[in-house]
Amino acid sequence: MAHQWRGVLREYADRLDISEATPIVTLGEGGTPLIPADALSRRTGARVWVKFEGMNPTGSFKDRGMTMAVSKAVEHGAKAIICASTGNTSASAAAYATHAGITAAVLVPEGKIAMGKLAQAIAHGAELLQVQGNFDDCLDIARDLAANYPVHLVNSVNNDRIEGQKTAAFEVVEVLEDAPDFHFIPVGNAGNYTAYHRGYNEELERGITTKMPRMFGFQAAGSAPIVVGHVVKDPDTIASAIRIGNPASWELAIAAREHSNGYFGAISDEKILEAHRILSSEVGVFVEPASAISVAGLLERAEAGEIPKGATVVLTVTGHGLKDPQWALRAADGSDVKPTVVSTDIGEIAGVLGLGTAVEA
Ligand code: AN7
Repeated sequence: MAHQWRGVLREYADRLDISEATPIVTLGEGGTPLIPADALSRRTGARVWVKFEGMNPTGSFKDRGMTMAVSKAVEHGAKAIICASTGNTSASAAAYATHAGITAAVLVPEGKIAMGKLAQAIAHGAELLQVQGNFDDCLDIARDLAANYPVHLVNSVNNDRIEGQKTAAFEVVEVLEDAPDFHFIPVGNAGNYTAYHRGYNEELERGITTKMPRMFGFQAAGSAPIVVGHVVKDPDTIASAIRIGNPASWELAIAAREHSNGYFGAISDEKILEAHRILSSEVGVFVEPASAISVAGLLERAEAGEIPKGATVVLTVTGHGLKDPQWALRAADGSDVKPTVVSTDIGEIAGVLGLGTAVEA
């Protein structure tokens, strides 16, 4: 019989704080592919792999943390969960809450989240409120509501989220049979950066791996509080998922960087979009702009001579390209891509495709 992946709580039950009493709320998250990226290996001289988290049930890594957070919320009797979100957390919270038969309330910055994510939250029946403020305002409000009303907070300030998300590091180690030398990852609230560090650290402590990967995190240049060292009041980037000016896991992330001899860098929107095109057109992996920052970060660090030849490098790409597909339809020069229109004439189509003349059957 075919083996079906059972979701991260069941697959890693011995590594998470769950028990017989925990009702497992799962949509089959995790078990995502680790894809060798030959085009990126050729460009950098490293051995590059892409952890494609867009393959999760709602199309982002958030599902790993949400299965844990919602399962624990239900275990503790919660009837409603709440989160602030730049989009993906709201899509995931909405899906897992409805699967569990509870209510999800989601607060998103008005007009600032990708259409696909908005559609997901609405399709799954969330109470979605567009707040006239940015993500950081939404998170402040969600925290206040959870502190004062009977509603359970599922942002990554909830440790259950980080716990679920650490399982991605376990999967990487299983495939590579050791930790990589470097791990590149997008940073918004820095929850996922913290989660991978924790997962790798646990593997090291168990004696499964021989090293701690250097954790390299990247923020968009207009939204890079950890890089500049202070809260960014009006964060701005086309990578809407990581338009965050006051990261929730800031201190944990600094500690993880120090422990792993890691790095935080900032990348321009232009370089994010260039990396987005390289990943989709040369590797065959379609991601949303925030995810492409891992690729942009690698190219930048390799260019700077910071990545030794032959080093093993894993890039987490966090969300699926179909959530925010408009960027694929923009050419490198910023103009709109206009697909060629043809008649139904075979000869004309063969000509346009440059197939030459028909061969005799
Ligand atoms: C695709 O959905 O914060 O550094 O509210 O959607 O753990 O915050 C999303 C974050 C990277 C950053 N890539 O992860 C939200 C939200 C994608 C994301 C991040 C997010 P963290």
